[in-house]
Amino acid sequence: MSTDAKRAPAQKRKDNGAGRDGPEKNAPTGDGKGPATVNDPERGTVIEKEAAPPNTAGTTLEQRRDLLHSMLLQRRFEERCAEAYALGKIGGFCHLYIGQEAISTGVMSMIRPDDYVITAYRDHGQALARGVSPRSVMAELFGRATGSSGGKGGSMHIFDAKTNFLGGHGIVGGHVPIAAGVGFAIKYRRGNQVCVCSFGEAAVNIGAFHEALNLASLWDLPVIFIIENNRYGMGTAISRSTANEDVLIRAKGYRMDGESVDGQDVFAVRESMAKAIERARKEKRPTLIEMRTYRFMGHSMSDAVSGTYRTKDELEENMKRDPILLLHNRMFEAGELTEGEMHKLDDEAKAIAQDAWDFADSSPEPPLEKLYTDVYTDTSS
Ligand SMILES: Cc1ncc(C[n+]2csc(CCOP(=O)(O)OP(=O)(O)O)c2C)c(N)n1
Ligand SMILES: [Mg+2]
Repeated sequence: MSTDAKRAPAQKRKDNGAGRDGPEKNAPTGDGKGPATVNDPERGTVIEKEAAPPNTAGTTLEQRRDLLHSMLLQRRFEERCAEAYALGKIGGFCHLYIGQEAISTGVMSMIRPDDYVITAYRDHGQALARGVSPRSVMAELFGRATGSSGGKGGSMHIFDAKTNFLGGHGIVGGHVPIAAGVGFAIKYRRGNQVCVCSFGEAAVNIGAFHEALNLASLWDLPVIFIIENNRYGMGTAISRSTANEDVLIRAKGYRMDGESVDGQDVFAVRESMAKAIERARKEKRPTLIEMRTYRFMGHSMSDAVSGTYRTKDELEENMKRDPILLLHNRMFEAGELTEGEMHKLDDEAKAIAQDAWDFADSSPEPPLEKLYTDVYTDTSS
């Protein structure tokens, strides 16, 4: 793995949505926990913004290796998805998460098994990070009966009740009100779980997003809304679709706390989650977090990687902040990881992806008589 990221220049937000000063360059001030608040007259001081760059505090070496392993698994798994798609083994839509793995990894590493997760169609990495079996994810992609949704959902509809993974949803923003509903159910049952709901930045212009945030705040629901801001909705840059590119400002409209963090830095993701989880469990309040990231592949498998709506130079610049590379470099420089250990972790990830492929490829297709099973619920009785 190249170490170019070490030399990557600090990026200004305008130039690089995922960019921030390199890790550890600016040590956190004070106790390292308190994010700076912005005294912007228009926005007030409610929204915490641009938290101090986080360090690795709070993680053990074993946890850091697990974080690296989780990201590597998602990357290697999805590289095989691209291959399987090209071979015609995966049909329909297929949206890869490559480049955004620090978000799924950081988020899932902070929540409990009894918490709930709901996401959009770019869901393979989220599912794997949550602990959904790689075999059942790959089999779902292959449209096989052993898949997480019986082979009838496909790439966009991974669902796994065992891990409280509530999808995989194809309609932009359509699942955000469902997250509010889950939050309401938690509150109604007097539970102290949280519901984590992630979506792309284009979803903040959808009406359902606003309805959900309004109710979540009004009813004090324990939902953590995460905007994975990769700066594009299909081939449309955020500057061409969104009147106010500061998507986090949406939080203020609903009297909600939130912050904007570097989504390429798994530790920044974890720190923001720690605050949001505490707020949800103790204060029963929702949070909106913007995680700035970048996708390294096309919008979906049928989309060009670059050269149409974004330049190759832009892509390459952003790939210097590959989340796996950043964590690798940080651990390598701290003497916590040798190249040999990195290769071992990588080989393990590749072996799991191969096993998932073999399992999916040898699984049967769903039988015809299951065509209507799990499609509608019978509410007549
Ligand atoms: C309501 C609705 N409108 C349009 C589409 C078509 N569509 C699919 S993905 C997408 C872009 C969404 O971008 P974003 O929310 O930023 O997520 P990303 O793909 O970047 O992860 C659009 C417009 C859709 N699926 N649903
Ligand atoms: Mg997007």
